[in-house]
Amino acid sequence: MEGPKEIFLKDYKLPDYYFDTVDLSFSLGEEKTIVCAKISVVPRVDGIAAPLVLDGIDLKLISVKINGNELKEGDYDLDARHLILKAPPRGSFILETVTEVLQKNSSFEGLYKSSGNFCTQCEAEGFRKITYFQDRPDIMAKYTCRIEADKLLYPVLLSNGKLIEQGDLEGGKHFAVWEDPFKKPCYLFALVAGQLESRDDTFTTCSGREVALRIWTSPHDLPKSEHAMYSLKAAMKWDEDVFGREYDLDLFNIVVVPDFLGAMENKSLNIFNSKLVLASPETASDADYAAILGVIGHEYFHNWTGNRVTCRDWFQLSLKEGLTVFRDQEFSSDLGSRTVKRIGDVSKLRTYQFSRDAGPMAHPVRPHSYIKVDNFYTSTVYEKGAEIVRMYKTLLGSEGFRKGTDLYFKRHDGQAVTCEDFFAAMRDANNADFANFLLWYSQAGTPIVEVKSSYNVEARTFSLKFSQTVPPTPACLHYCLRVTKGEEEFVFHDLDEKPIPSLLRGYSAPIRLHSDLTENNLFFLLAHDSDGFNRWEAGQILARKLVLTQVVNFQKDDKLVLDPQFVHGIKCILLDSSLDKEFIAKAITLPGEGEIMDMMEVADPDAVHAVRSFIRKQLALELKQEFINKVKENRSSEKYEFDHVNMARRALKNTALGYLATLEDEENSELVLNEYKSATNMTDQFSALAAIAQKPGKAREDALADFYNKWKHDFLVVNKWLSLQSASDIPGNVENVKKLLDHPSFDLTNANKMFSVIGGFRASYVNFHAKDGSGYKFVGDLVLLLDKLNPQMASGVVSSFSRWNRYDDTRQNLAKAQLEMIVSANGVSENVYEIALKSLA
Ligand code: 0A1
Ligand code: ZN
Repeated sequence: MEGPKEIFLKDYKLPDYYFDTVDLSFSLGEEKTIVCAKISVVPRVDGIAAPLVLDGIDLKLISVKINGNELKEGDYDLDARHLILKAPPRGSFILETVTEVLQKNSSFEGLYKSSGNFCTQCEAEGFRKITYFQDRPDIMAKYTCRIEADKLLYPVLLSNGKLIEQGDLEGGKHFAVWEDPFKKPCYLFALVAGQLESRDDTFTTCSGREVALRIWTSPHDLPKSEHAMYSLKAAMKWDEDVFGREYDLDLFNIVVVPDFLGAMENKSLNIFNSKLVLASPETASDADYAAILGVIGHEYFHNWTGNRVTCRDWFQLSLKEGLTVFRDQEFSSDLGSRTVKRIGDVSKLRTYQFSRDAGPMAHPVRPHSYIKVDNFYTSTVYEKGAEIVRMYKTLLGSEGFRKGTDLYFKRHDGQAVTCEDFFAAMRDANNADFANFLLWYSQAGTPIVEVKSSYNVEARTFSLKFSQTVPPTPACLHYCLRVTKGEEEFVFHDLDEKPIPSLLRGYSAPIRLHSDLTENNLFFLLAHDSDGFNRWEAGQILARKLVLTQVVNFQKDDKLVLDPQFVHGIKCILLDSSLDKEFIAKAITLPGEGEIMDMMEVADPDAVHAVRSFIRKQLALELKQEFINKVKENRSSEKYEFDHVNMARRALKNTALGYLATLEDEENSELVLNEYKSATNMTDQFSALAAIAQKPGKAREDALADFYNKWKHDFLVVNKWLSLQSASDIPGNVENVKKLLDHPSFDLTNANKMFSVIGGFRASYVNFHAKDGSGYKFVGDLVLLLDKLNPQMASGVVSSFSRWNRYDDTRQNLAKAQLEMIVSANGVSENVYEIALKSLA
């Protein structure tokens, strides 16, 4: 293998040639697929004398022509990754290539077969597996795409834009021609051919244009696309109302395929993994419904943030992803509960992004370099990127922020731009002073902000003194205090008594805040803060302190105790009928084990797990009757409704049930089992199953077997069943997970199944980090197996090891041994190599 090559942001150069139009023609066959590409090439500077370097991987070149004349071998160089035209004409010209595409492709990149259908994935660098091209996002062109295929096998032929021609051909074949009137980078190109049926609907845009909406699935899944269609229409309306963005074509297609990583925003032809589209009350939980709403929104919103205005290069990935995540978060907030959505998003940020940002895999929102850009689709680019966008809004207010986005679209429609361009639009539209703000893009790590308060009785002043250890970052309070220096003090006058500050309301900057609030202050905020997020936050800080204190007791073999004031605080929240039920469910949930370990000098998964389980059980014992009442009061009605009130009832009932299931008594075991048996929707059924599955034993085995028998025909539900078992904290679970890999429902080549099992397993800290190294070995072996099939998936799994140096010596040595084994393995992919090597650094 040619040694992995690092690419640097500072080396960006404008291309020597642009492409104006691209006419593609696909002849799809079972044995081979032929792609003809006709590209009009325009030099950036007239008369330039430079070679034209085209990317191409796993392609067989059949012919190259320039202005109709076939090139001879000496006119070009061809290697495993490039086709280089040594001396193209000086001036515009037409380039025509004919290539054969590698048909066997399990990488989910380029053109591949998914359950018998053809489909493509071009982001980030998959287009080079389809044809020779300048595969970089600053090459924006207008495309047409002609597809020819067998009519019986592939009755549906789709690509971007408008269908302008179709018809039958000899030999049982047919064809379709699509034309996309908007310029786009090649990563947004898509093609689908197969046996699909559509759910059809329409949306009338704010200017009165009717848009045809189609969701394509295999025929038997069609009934499960109703919620996705609802979500799409809601997203289209929301983008008009909130961002003034109207849809720009007369057709919007979504295609559902079972083998796909996530979802993709190809122009007017979004492609989705089934899990992110298909839902019915019987088979999908509230969390699935909410995820579908968010992801359908996310991909749709990319039409403006990503497609109409795209990225100059892949270092700018957060320009489209951070902004689009922010947009989908706001969309979900507006359609549900803002506070609850914020709590969920912040928990996710702190669990995944903060932990990444504190280890060897930390990188800035705009990385300085990469080997494989695929490895940078991270929580930093996505979620921390969204926090940066949120800060613009906090600083400018809703109106100022909207002025900024309006200017951004006006200036850059049809262009490939950078994070500075977004920044400049925000600044210029508001005449704002954003001192140091760009540091948020270039600096890795989570800033730590220390706050000290003091009250002066005589002067009746209250002062807040902030200091931060990662250079200037803005933070914000109700008064919108912008902390832009290393140290800054704010003094409040004319106060009769010492106030309790509610800091960083709504979590206005992605930082770690260390304040001098006392426990009493926190209990006060937990009871009274008018900012819902900070009310929850106060409870979480108290809970984290509580767990950490008990962890010390556990490590010293001392008795574990639960502070009665904490029990009282939880009880008050539980019984406060003025509160939103979904908020209560969040507020009575203890912080996750990962979050707690993040705060320890040396992470101790066994101690944290034991203490957290102890507290849960103790709360269940002391508040048993209250929890039972919550279960009884919030049972679902027969008909499933995906609305906030009903989701909130289910969330509270199932959280209470989870607590009750920690108890040993007969009465509660019966109650949990009955909830499982009488459930009328997947949310309730699965929550009850998860509650039962917490404890090893016959009840667990029976319930898991019963659930599988009920649902073995539905692979999305079976995936839930797989991940529930692999994520289990029951002792020695690695052996059960190994057995799951041999289960008839498992298939290593299917991304969803793979992630269900591996994603599940690494979520169990006690089992993945088992002191005998069994968890590490299991995952290490799997990485090598998977790397042969799909390097992108495999590198995702390697990142499980990246925080190895947070643990004790024994665990460190065991995890390191796996990383060393991976780095030195023969034929390991660039994707896996980059992550494993960086993790060892
Ligand atoms: N742009 C997509 C993310 C995505 C990237 C690569 C993929 O295939 C390898 C798939 C999806 C998004 O943010 O939704
Ligand atoms: Zn995206």
